[in-house]
Amino acid sequence: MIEVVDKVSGKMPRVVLTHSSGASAEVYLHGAHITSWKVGEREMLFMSEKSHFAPGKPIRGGIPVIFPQFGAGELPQHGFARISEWELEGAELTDDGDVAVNLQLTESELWPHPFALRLGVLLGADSLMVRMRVKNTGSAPFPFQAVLHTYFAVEDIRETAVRGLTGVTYVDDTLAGNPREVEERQEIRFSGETDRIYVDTPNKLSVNGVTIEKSGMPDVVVWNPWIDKSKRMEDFGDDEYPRMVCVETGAIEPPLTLDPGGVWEGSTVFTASRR
Ligand code: TA6
Repeated sequence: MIEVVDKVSGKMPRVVLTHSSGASAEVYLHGAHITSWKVGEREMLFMSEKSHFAPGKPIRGGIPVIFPQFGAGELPQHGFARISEWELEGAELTDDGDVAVNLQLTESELWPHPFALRLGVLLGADSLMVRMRVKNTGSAPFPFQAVLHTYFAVEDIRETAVRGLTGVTYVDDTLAGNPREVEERQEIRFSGETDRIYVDTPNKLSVNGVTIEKSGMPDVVVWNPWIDKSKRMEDFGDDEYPRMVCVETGAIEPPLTLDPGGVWEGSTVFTASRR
């Protein structure tokens, strides 16, 4: 079922997707932001209890859509897509009973380049596929980065493992000079602030019981703010870091370039292990 819920008691408009299996997802038009993905009654994504839901501010948690800039730069932190109001392009039930919704963003006063950015969401019984599609609708090439900044809910960060990045080179953003290292561990575990961009990664990895399979998205970011950074984030609780980990998929390092009329697509499929 697809329900467009807008202007409910002053809340921001959102689309609620419900699968016949009982799975569900929730997507705000603000930022095309997925704030919930449930497999049955199990919430798979982390949302901060201190998140803003306000024009011009990013939502903290779920799956922020990062475009055209990752991190700091000329544009607002992590670009403008996550703080823009998107349009609902369409929604449908597919032949095999999955639920699909497409949202689109086609302009920003913050960026001189004409573009068409589409986010496609496909909800299955135990999977969620998210696809980004960028088209250069202008007459000049433009550089961009594109990331799904996914916040996974975990029971305890100290019991959490990310697998599938062994042997991959990463940029460590927690160390001065952002050195490049090679990941030697079979399992990435957490005992402090972790902020790493893994470059040119395998297309299949996992975090706890969730399998991540991606296409067109060469890079992966693994992030947990831990104690001190949590305290510096006003839209994130000081005690929330043990219940989340970001495993982000996208194109970051180096930025991509899209020629006039060119199209880039990247997608990630999250599949929850059956409990
Ligand atoms: O993806 C990791 C990261 O770039 C971290 O450095 C941290 O800044 C995080 O994103 C959250 O950024 P935000 O702008 O959403 O607070």
